[in-house]
Amino acid sequence: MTELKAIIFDVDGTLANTEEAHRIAFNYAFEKAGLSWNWDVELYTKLLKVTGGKERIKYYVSEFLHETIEHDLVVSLHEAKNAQYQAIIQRKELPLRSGILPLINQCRENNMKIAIATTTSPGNVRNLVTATMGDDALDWFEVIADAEVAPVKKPAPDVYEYVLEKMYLRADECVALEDSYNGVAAATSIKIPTLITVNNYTAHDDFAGAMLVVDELGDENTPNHVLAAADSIDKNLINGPIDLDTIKKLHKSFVR
Ligand code: XBP
Ligand code: MG
Repeated sequence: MTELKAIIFDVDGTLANTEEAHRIAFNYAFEKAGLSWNWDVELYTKLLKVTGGKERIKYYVSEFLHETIEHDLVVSLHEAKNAQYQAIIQRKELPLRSGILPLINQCRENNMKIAIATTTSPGNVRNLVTATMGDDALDWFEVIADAEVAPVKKPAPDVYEYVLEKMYLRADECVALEDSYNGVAAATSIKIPTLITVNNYTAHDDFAGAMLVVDELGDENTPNHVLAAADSIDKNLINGPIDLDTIKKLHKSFVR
């Protein structure tokens, strides 16, 4: 039997609903640079098809404006966006999603390894983790893999490959927690069992291959609902918040 040894967390949309803060920060950077671009929620949902802020700006300019953009302008817009995004995060107004902190605490209490696999910039993930979990929290994670260590972004599996290599673990010894098509594609392409918590930006994504799709992990104030499950998963396993014990049971049914 393969034992579960680690949970690997995505960041944007999974730890917290951060994409709205990214969107507002992008628009701030555009305005500051004298550009008339404005990304509304509908457009940003389409732009999230492309991971990475710099890649997203280039995709917008080529696919929606049918123009080209100088690399230096992309870099300066992205820097201004990230500075603004981190200022928003540092206000500590953005909460973690339901069940995230209880799950992380249970992992720490039960010697379950935890890691991060994200396509976002190093400063963004570090600010989010310390603002939502406290100054020591960066040390809780065995590996924090971000856009700097894995520049080829999701849906490519590179960031997950990096995490597995650093932890000396096999894919089937882990569970990935993700929120999007790009995330599930990255993790499942190297056969990491993947649990999805959808959000407003990803609710209509294709989650084929996921172990389980829910709306929330849930907690005492937030109910959760199963949206889809792999054939081997007994949906009755979910009768309350998804905690470490539930994830161990899901993993056992999925990888056996
Ligand atoms: C989600 C993303 C990120 C952020 C922006 O990443 O696509 O690109 O929207 O980040 P994940 P940067 O869910 O894998 O964490 O602007 O720093 O690239
Ligand atoms: Mg995500």
